[in-house]
Amino acid sequence: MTDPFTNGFRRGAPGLVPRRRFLQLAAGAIAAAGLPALPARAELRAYSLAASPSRVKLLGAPGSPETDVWAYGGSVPGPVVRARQGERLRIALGNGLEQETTLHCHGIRLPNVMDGVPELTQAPVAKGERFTYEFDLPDAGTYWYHPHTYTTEQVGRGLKGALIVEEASPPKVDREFVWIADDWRIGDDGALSNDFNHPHDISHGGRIGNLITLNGAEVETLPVKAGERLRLRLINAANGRVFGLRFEGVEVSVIALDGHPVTPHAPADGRVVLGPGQRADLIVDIAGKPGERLAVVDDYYERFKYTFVTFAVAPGKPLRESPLDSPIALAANALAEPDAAAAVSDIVIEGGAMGGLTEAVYKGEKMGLRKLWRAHRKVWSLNGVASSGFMEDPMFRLQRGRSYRWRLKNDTVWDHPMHLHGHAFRILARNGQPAPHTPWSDTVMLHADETVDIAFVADNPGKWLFHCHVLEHHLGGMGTVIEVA
Ligand SMILES: [Cu+2]
Repeated sequence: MTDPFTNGFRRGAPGLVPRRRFLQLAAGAIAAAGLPALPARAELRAYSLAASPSRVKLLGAPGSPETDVWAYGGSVPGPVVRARQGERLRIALGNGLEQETTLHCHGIRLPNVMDGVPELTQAPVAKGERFTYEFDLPDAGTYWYHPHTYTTEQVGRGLKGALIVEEASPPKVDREFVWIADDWRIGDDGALSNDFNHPHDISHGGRIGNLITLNGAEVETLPVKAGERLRLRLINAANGRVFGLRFEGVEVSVIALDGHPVTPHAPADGRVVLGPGQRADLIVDIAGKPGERLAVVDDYYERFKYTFVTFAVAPGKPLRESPLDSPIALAANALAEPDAAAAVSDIVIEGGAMGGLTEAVYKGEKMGLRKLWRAHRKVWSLNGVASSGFMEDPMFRLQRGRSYRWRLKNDTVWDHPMHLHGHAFRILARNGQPAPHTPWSDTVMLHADETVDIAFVADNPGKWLFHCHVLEHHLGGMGTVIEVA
């Protein structure tokens, strides 16, 4: 093969080739109406991401074996893709896997053909092939990328990375960290468990791993200085695990959720809860004294409380005696405000283990749960329909430019982070009460028996997925398509 890309990654070239140049946008090139128009000249950021098998060190103990993973650019997580708000991003994806893949840039409001959903928005990228994604970045914030083909296995084996869109004027901090929280089902020999799509994971809480990593490694401590101000960009990139992080002995303010600015506030009940797919931007002021150790504890699953990471405050002179008092609030992204009084549509989530689902429609045929499960491995439904993949009859056909209000009802005993592609929505209410801070989101968590109202302006044309981001739940039927036209 003479394809320079293929040659490149056969030699093990890194998958990250950032470069900057100016692009003269042709008239009509930014026809993604509904999204804010950019100036005629937008700066282009170009990256290459090669998905291929790799070997990395996930297990932290000295002398422990390496692990065979699938990775972008050879690393887990993949390289951080960074650009500025208003720029244009190009990502050339190369497929060095033995199966089809795509790239989905989670949370970015982009044109439908760039969304990376196989069959629905593009033909999957075959083994050895490449596909170039290119789109404008209307919103600043913390996003991430991952495949949308065979997601349970491809994401579960390590294909994921952060996508950061910087604000024009970010808040002043001493240091910024991207934290990708993840888990793995792994043996002492370093091998990932091959039991992807296990029936138990599909019908219960998804694939939950036995090894927690921070940016692809077992990290025990992070050295900090007393008085230091950090910005943390948290991303939950796990298949099924929910993280609930308590920061001991530091001052924490949530400044953005799912990329979008929110009125700075302390985490509810002192804990930052992130379901798969969700992100949070935090400002952390290290209030501890020199030499102190400040634990970040994950106690989401009460019986499995553990220390996620520990801030080790350097001995000696503090960086500053009292926290910075410079502002931390972020400027809002330009999102169309939905009409909260729009008519309400219900979306009822049913199924799973210990659920009440008795029957559902699958590929147009109504069938009992027994057949649904035994013949098709489906066990979840949205409004009585179990999804068969990505090519569904749209559950809703939405008029472009109109506001919609959805009432999501979780009639199951499991957590479901529900993700809408192509749009951001406002979370208006939870269990009938106004939602604190009414944040913009692309992935909203519904705990067991919860009801959540969301609203958005359907301003991005195309067929878009709406699905649970517990990847095994989506596989098991919890997804649908909406069409905006
Ligand atoms: Cu789910």
